[in-house]
Amino acid sequence: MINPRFEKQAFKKEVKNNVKTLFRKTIEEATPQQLFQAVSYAVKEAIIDDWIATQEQYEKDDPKMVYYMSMEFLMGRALGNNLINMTAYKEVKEALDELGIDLNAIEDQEPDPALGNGGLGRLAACFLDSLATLGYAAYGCGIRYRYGMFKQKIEDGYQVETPDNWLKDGNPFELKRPEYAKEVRFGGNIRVEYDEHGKTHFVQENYESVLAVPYDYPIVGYNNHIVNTLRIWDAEPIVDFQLDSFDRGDYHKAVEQQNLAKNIVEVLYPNDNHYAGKELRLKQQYFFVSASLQAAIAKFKKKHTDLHELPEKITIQMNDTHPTVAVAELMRILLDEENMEWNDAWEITTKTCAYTNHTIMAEALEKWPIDLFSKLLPRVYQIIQEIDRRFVIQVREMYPGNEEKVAKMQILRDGQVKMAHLAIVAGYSVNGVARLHTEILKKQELRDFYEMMPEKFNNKTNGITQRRFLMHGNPLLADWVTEKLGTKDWITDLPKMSGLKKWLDDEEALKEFMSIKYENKVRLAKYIKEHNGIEVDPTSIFDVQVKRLHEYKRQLLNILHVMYLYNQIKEHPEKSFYPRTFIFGAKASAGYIRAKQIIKLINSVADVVNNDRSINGKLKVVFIEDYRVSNAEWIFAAADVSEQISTASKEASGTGNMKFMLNGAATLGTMDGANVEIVEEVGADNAFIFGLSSDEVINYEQNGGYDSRQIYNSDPELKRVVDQLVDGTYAQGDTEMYRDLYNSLLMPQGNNQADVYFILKDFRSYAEAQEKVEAAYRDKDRWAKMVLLNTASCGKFSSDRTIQEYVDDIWKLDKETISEEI
Ligand code: DL6
Repeated sequence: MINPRFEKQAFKKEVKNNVKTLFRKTIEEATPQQLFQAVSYAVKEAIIDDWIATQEQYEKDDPKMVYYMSMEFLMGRALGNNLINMTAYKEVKEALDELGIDLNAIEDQEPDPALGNGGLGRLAACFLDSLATLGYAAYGCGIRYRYGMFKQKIEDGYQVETPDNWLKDGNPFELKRPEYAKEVRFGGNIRVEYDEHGKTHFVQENYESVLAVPYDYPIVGYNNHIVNTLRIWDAEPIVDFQLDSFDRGDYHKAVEQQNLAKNIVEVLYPNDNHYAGKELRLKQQYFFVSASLQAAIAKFKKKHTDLHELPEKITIQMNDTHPTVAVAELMRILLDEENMEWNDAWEITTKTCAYTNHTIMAEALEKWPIDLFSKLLPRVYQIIQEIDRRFVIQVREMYPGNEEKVAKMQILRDGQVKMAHLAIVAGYSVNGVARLHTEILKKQELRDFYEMMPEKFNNKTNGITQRRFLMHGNPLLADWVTEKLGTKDWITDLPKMSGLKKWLDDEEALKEFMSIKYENKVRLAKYIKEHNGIEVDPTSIFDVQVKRLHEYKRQLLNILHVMYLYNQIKEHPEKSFYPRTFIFGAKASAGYIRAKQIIKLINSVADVVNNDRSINGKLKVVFIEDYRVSNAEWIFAAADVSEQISTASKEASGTGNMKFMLNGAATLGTMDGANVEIVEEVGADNAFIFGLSSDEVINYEQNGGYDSRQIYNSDPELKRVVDQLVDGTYAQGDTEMYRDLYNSLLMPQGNNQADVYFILKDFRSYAEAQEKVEAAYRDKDRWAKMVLLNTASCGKFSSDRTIQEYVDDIWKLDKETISEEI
């Protein structure tokens, strides 16, 4: 049944009225941005009704809720997604057509909310979508950064970062909720007081504080009238900056508070899988965690008097270690504000908090210097000291005389607060994000903890939402799937995709499937022409690697292989070579020099290859600027080959791999992260696997690395490619531009620290896998079957499945339904 608000005449009237009241204009006079706002407000009207109904229902039923705490929510644009989930996309498109407004153009006016770096933030966004769709009460808790992930410009082949002022035109979907503001305190000192019963009280004095003010975003479930909330916190000064404060001698304080508030939420740290250890980052963490917990406890107390029941009504999922301070902050609230005893508070906390690990990269592990931590959060630090003291007693009881264990597992050690240890000690669940990753955690990185508390460890393989990444990103394929399955059930039940297998031998169906892929390639080719000025051939193989730029993800392996192919084509013009378009998209952290060199290298190779007429356009290289959620949707839809080539054991899961699979691309990858499970679902014959296994990589690492020079010296073609980094081929004669990349690959004498990501080691096996890709693509029937089988086998990788597993094994939430009548 269509929501009456989306009934054509009513919706058109609402849009016209919005244009009038918001901008004093007519539809014809309004700018595209104003039209976007007017349409979005009209959609929000409809959402609000469901939002109110959902929250009323939750009030009534009092279900157990998850608070998903995350420094990052990489939401992507809301308008189209909300329309899809309200099942009103087509109706609204038609209504707008009648007004002469193109919905796609309007959608393009929406800033792409990028409050996240990459996989971890986008996973959080997919999870919110699934939670609402499955009918579970949930709050996303995060920060309303004024500037999200930087916008990337490519100038002369180099990445240039520009600020993402995503709020400059306002945000129609958000709702400021000043009535729920909370104070958050930093620094100062702790005074101990005793009351008349001799009970100790800890009082924070001489602190600075800010006001955390929430902004709520609706999270619309698919076709179920459920609307959950993403609550992101802004900071405001507590003391208003008024001139008369100068007279009262408060001027200095007012300035400080103003600055503190402004700085805390100013910008998202653009680091992915890398810990920078900045004080401001810790402030951000405590800021949103404290505000969210205060709000959660206040909400709980509206209905309950006994805080011992907290774990029955609330669960807190800590998205990586970033919000781990939640453990100590919850203890602080229970001890200092609710006057509970330690044991009671600890029991509640350890039944409420759970932790997800998203990486084994050593440089991503958060370890705060005790000095910095204890100054900024003096009371929280005291509590961590006590947690640590008690934990050490436990370890000693279990492993008498084994001080090595204590040293390895302690929370406070070597002058540092080890956040992962805190999360594991206090969490009731610890999970990895793909089976292989969880096994590596258990056997290697977190082995001591696993041995001591095996019951806490579990795996939750990541997933993605098919609503955004198929319905919205690839409507042609979505419609085809519905037609072929004869049902829309797959939208909320992705394993239904397996029904497509019955079309594997149907020539006509395969043709249709491939012609949809072709249409999507044409769409992307147009985008590339508009944005890069490069002409690409949609009949060529679209071979795509889009993800953050990180050495372990090995974009360098990919581009070295492109250089190798280019040499081959030049040297053997007689050999047949199926035309390929290598497409890259990646942001590098602003301070990650080597990653930025790799971007420059990709662009330099693109310049040389794309402008070499002698190769007849057989090879094209494209670096798509500013890779983000909105262009990602088009890229996944257009890909033939999905490059998932991380060094085995390094990629915790990956989620891009799943988005490609859903959209009918074949995986070219290592046995890493969730690739392992993808191959398991689709079959090894329908993917292209190469390279060292994770065991082999770990084995080399534990035995001091490998000798990359040996490979370099024994493989002349590869040697030539590596030498081209320093012979000026791709640097207009400059031999130094890529010297650092060259050095990173080759072992200086007597040192095994070169090529730590095994690029040269895996090169040949990668090149062979690429040859197999080409052979498979030439066989049109085989290829069509293979990629259709990928789409048909992606059922496991819906975030709906992941969330259901979190609910069943960890959170134990109650399922909610909202009646149709609103
Ligand atoms: O779990 C989501 C995502 C995984 O798919 C990626 O494999 C993993 O690299 C990423 N991890 C991080 C860790 N970040 N920090 N800090 O982003 O998580």
